[in-house]
Amino acid sequence: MIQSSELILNPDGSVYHLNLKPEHIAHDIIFVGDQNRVEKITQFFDSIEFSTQKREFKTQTGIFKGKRITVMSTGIGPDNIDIVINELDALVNIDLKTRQPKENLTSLNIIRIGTSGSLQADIPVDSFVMSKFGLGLDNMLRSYLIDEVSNLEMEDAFVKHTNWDLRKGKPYVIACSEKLEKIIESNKMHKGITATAGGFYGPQGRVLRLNIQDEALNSKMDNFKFGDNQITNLEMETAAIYGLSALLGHNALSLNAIIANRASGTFSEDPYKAVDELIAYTLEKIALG
Ligand code: R1P
Repeated sequence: MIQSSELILNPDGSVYHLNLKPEHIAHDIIFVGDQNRVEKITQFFDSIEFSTQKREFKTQTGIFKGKRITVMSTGIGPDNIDIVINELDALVNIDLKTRQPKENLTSLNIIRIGTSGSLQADIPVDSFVMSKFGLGLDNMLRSYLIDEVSNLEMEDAFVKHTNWDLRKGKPYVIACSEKLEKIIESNKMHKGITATAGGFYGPQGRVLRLNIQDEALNSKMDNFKFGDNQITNLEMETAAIYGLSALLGHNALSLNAIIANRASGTFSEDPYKAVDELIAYTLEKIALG
């Protein structure tokens, strides 16, 4: 039995941070970072059956073209992803009454629709990136036993290429779900490795008033190659989503609208437009899939 200090439930039986009960979520789930992006998606739904919000975690479940979909905001960062995916998994794979893991496990389909900065000059603002791999620079996943799901070869190649200081923890690499990749597949998307940082400024190489440990890191990431893959973009959730999903048996895919180009120093003139286009495209694919 999982103790109540380890799996915390609210007085109404919902999971602690997400405020959700098992019946509130669909098997197809869209993650966004920004809570205001939830309704930008559900405005296209035929109906909404459930809404709730606690802190930055806003959830709505409804029907889009016959498909039941949950849209949820994760807030910013891999630490939030630890909360969101563990609590979602508990909703489907732990009996909340007996507090025992279920024998028959459920796999959720999780698709992130995010915003991100490109590291490559030829991946311009307002384009889309599908993450074949998540490269975690953040350490969150290292609290778990990850050898079965991580790509050790690519991790070691990255550490060597960037002369990574292991005092920052070892980067980890996790692949996307091939099943979801096939469903979402688009020629319009750039594909590659998405680096996930544990912060927005120093951890992504932004210098305001503090010196950073490796000023050359972004340019070293920019020219890292592993087989056909290069690092396309930098954000704050993808690798953590891929890692926890792979460990718990869920399918995950991350799509990002590029709103900044770190190589050219440019920012989209209309970032909402690219996000709206990515939302429309993804919803249609999920409905068909
Ligand atoms: C930083 O501004 C946030 O924006 C990006 C980053 O991953 C981070 O969460 O994604 P979202 O727009 O999905 O939140």
